[in-house]
Amino acid sequence: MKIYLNGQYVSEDEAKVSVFDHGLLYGDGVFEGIRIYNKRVFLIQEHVTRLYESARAIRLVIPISEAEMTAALEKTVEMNGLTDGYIRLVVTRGAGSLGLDIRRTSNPQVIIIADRISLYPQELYETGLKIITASTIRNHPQALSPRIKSLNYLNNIMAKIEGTDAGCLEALMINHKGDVAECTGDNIFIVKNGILKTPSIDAGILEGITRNAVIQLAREAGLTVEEVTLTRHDIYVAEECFLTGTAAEVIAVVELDGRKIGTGVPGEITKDLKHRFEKFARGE
Ligand code: PXG
Repeated sequence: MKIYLNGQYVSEDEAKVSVFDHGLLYGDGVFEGIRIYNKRVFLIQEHVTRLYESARAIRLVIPISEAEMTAALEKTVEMNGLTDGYIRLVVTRGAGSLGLDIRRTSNPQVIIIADRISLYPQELYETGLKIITASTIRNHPQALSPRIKSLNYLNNIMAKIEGTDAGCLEALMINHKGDVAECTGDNIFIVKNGILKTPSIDAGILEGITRNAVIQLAREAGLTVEEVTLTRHDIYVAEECFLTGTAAEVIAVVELDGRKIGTGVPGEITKDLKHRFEKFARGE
């Protein structure tokens, strides 16, 4: 596998960064997770835009242009001969002195890893996920905005641990106001009275690219979509619930905190949107 590292394509063994890199020392940097479907980098423009916005938000200047980044992503996929797969795009602050001062860092590292994807077990797409609510709340937007896809993912990791401890692959995160935010690596939707509902960006969530694609596909299918405040109560009494994300795509949720959602099996609207998303992703 060839890895893009600062303009060079190198082997896994050669792909190394400094132990003084602030990406390692402080989680100071940004990233994207992107899918490859049918040799195409899925929604490449949306991911590149979000990466540069995340970087701008943390005052990190990426040393190459958005057009150069787009070309580098495409070339990395081609060089590795990937048809379907997953890209991890990382930009670190670069190596510096032991201290937080970004003025004492240099050479942000631009890394593109393209590999085959490890999917959630197929069975879960048929039966749906069981999730729990984490006690760890989502970062307060005025502490570290969840809109930034930063290398500092401990907030999500702590919630994910609560999930896996409870035997669940995802966990629901509540925001600083006590409302539903998102899951640790996925956005959340419910269906209520036939209407699709999802928390709005001001709930303190990552503006998921899969989320935005599903909203658009749902509207094209004639569904009403509302970005609204949701509480856990809304999920408990929903007809259907599902998650969206680059890794999960569209996956049903059939239980929250031991309570069955709807009939306890993936709902019809969820299954239809999953199907529409798969067709869209494959360019059909
Ligand atoms: N919320 C959070 C907190 C995320 O990290 C999403 C929602 C979904 O966003 P997208 O744009 O993917 O629809 C994410 C995405 C990983 C990994 O390796 C994590 C994400 C995406 C891909 C891989 O853990 N997070």
